[in-house]
This record gives sequence, C-alpha cells and structure tokens, in this order.
Amino acid sequence: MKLGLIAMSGVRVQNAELAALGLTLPAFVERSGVIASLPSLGLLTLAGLTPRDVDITYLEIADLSATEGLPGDFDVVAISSFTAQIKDAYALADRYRAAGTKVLLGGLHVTALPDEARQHADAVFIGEGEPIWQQALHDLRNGNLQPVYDARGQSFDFAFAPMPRFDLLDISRYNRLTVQTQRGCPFRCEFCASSIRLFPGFKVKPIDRVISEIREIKRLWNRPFIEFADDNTFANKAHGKRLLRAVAKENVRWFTETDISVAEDEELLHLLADSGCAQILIGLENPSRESLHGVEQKADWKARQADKYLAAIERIQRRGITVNGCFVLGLDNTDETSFASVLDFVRQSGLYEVQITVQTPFPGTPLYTRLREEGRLINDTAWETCTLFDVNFQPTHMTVAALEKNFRALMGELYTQTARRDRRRRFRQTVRGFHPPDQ
Ligand code: B12
Repeated sequence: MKLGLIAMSGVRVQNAELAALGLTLPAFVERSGVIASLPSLGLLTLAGLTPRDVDITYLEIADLSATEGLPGDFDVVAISSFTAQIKDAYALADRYRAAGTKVLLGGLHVTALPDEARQHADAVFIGEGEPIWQQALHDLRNGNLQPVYDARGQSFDFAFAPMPRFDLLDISRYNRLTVQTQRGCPFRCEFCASSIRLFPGFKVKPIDRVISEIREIKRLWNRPFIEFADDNTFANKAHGKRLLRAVAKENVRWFTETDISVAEDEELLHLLADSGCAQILIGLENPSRESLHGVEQKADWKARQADKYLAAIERIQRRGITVNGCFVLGLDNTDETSFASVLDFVRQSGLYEVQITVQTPFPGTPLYTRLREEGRLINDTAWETCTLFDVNFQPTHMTVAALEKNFRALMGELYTQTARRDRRRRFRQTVRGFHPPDQ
C-alpha cells in the first residue's frame, strides 16, 4: 500500500495590507521564517504507528494554487490541516478522490466539524489520532474502511506514544523540529483552539520517551533545535523539573510554550536556564486585569495574574531565558486604548520578543459558539480567515476597521529594526546585572 501523508503547511494571512506590511517589518519577517518551516508532528506520529510494509511518503503543501494535479502516486492519502487551510485541504481531497485515491482527514478542524469534513473524505478522524489509526489501516486493508473513527472517550496513554518518523523528513529543510512532552492544559481559555479541543484533560509523556525522541532527532541532525509542541509544558511543576533535569543532559537548545506561573518557582527557573532553554512563549493576552476578566473560564486565572506580569518577566529574563510575550487584540473587554496599553507594556517590560494576534473564533471553541449566538461572526464559515491576523467578528467597543487599522499600526511599532534592537539590548543588560543565588 502506498500511503501519502500530506500536511497543509505554511503561514497564512488574508488581509492584503497586513500581508504587505508584514513583509517590510524585519522582526516579523525573521519570526515568520523561524516558525514557517515546522513539519506536521501529528502525521509523523501516525507514521510511527504504521506497519513497516506500508510505503510512506511525507509531503507538505504550503500553497495549493502552486500545486498542479496530484502530488505523488498513492493508494491512500492522510491529510492534516488546521482551520486556516482546510478549504485547500478539501479541494486537494476532492482531486484525489476523483482519481480514485482514498482520502483520510483528521486534526483539530476535522474534530470540530466532522460532518463538514465527511463531504470530502472516505474517512474522518475525531480527536487524538493514536487510538484509532491502526484500526483504520487494518480496515482499509480489508476493504472495510469506516466513514468515521472517533477517539473521544478513549484515553490514549502517553506511555505508548510511538516514535515519530523524523527519518521521513529531509531535515536540511528545517531549522527546528518538534517534540511533544504533554497534551492539554489545566486552564480553559475561551479562545483556545489547541489540543484541549482534541482531548479535554492534561497529560504528560513519560520523560524517557521524550528523551528518546530528542535522541532520535540528534541521531539524524547534528545541530538540533527543538520546539516542544506543547500547550503548557510546566503546568505540572514537579514533572516539569524532572523533565528539565533529563533535558539538561542532552545538550540541545529548545523553545516551549507555558504560562506565567513558572516565574514563581526559582528552582524551576534555574533548571530552565541550565537545560538549554532559549525561549519560552507565554500568552499574556493583555496587560490589564479588567481586560482579561472572563478569558480563563474556570477561575478567571488569567485576570488574576495580570498584576504580576512585569515582575514575572523580569524574574525569567534575568536568568538569560528570553520571553516571547503574546497579546490578543480585540478582546471583548477592550477598546481602542488597548493598542497603546500593549505598546507601553511591551516597552516597560523589556520583553525580548513579542507576538500580537487578533482574537480568533476557531470552530469548536466556546468563543466561536458565543459569538455566533450573539450574531457577531462576520461569516461563520470563512475558515480561511482563522489565521490569527484576520478579523472575522464584530468587536464590542470598536469597529472592525478600527481593529484592523490599529492592529497594523501596532505591528508597525513593534516589529521595526530599532524596536527589536532596543529589546535585545535591554535583555542583555538585565542578564548582565543579575547574579543568581547558589542553587
Ligand atoms: C507546530 C505548529 C505549527 C507548525 C506546523 C504545522 C503542522 N503542519 O503541523 C506551522 C508553523 C507550520 C504552523 C502553521 C500554522 N498554525 Co500552528 N501550531 C503549531 C503548534 C505550536 C503545535 C502543533 C502540533 O504539532 N501539535 C502536536 C500534534 C501531535 O498534534 P496534531 O497536529 O493536532 O495531530 C494529532 C491529531 O490532531 C490527529 N491528527 C492530525 N492530523 C490528522 C490527520 C489524519 C488523517 C488523522 C487520522 C489524524 C490526524 O492525530 C495527531 C496525533 O494525535 C500549535 C499550538 C499548540 N501548542 O499546539 C499551533 C496551532 C496548531 N497553529 C495554529 C494556527 C492558527 C496556525 C496558522 C493558521 C498560523 C498562520 N497564520 O499561518 C498556520 C496554519 C497552517 C495550516 N496548515 O493550516 C492554531 C490552530 C487552531 C486551529 N484549530 O486551526 C494553533 C492551535 C495555535 C493557536 N494559537 O491556536 N503551526
């Protein structure tokens, strides 16, 4: 059986003015270049669960309009896409099916809208792929493929996580590779479209499995930089510390996503610095408590952290770990003054790197459901606008045009060469001035 694993990839934005501006901003171009070249860990993971007699090819499609006909000659293709490129994924699926190739579709968007996806697939997969993939391959071989495979309600134990098939990649094309150390998050942010939408809990991968994945990458690549494709790596601090002690022995540089509470634990910060951590990305969302009110829906956790942000950033960065602070513009409790607040905060905080996005109602999120009920979605199936940069909802205290215009202006302020140089200089000064206590 010839199996094509196809990742719809690349970075997307629909708004032409924003896309053009992005290309002129050095710090934005640099960051896009770094992230644009990640492979689909989801598909490499499924490849790791595929019997060795299946002939597998891994492909990425960043721009379907530049792809003629049918890439590859396959009996079956498994396509993975997030929401922004799902319409391209469907168009490609239709082409394959017209040629008699079986099409399997899965991932976050398909999990949110399996009925929509079924119109373009021979089988759709809901939830985590691991518990259902081998059954589907078995059924396929026996000519008994089912239209829907649903992993919800089955708990996949990370102790059985397969080794992702990094060996299928042409590694020279990438500047970093991903390893997943955990899935899910204890918090419930209204807009979150990450893996809590596949699996509602929080689980960690056993440390020896994480280390074997890092070692497999090191075997294939002599200058490894690793991105943990996690939702919140240090939500469980005791496990996080054990992980860091093990990663420290591997001599790799790495990046991850976590929450601001890491700053409260000096031992964790010491271990982070000691284990090759280059940067942590933290969703700060907005600098003010009032604006954050209601974002985290279990206990208003995000709002309760806002007053600690400045001190926390300083505590992390003085250890030599850069923070990439992420802000969401267009939150319901914000108005046009929020753009200046974010800019002031970034300057005051000395954040090394900053990422701004527009509040985005991804399908399957509580935010999408609420905005649709409130009649505030501009187009409730314009999936191509789910890029984190395009506006597809009516904000509460400003017009759509004002959100777009102020967002562009803020980008123009944050991503210039000078702004980036100043942030870097300030970071170096902070690190030089800090003398860590003996650990
Ligand atoms: C790495 C990453 C990327 C990489 C790699 C993308 C890729 N092809 O996998 C790059 C940089 C290219 C990227 C691009 C984009 N990304 Co991105 N990315 C991530 C990140 C950090 C990790 C994803 C990951 O590796 N997860 C781990 C793997 C194992 O999980 P998985 O892919 O979901 O796969 C599992 C299941 O879904 C399932 N599965 C998946 N596909 C299939 C297919 C079949 C057939 C089957 C059976 C099963 C199956 O099985 C897998 C194992 O259980 C997440 C944030 C996060 N912390 O999770 C954002 C995230 C996924 N990205 C996001 C977005 C918005 C984008 C962009 C639109 C940004 C932009 N403006 O361009 C583009 C979209 C490109 C596209 N294809 O549509 C959103 C997606 C939300 C959504 N629901 O659509 C996320 C959640 C971040 C966020 N802020 O919300 N991204």
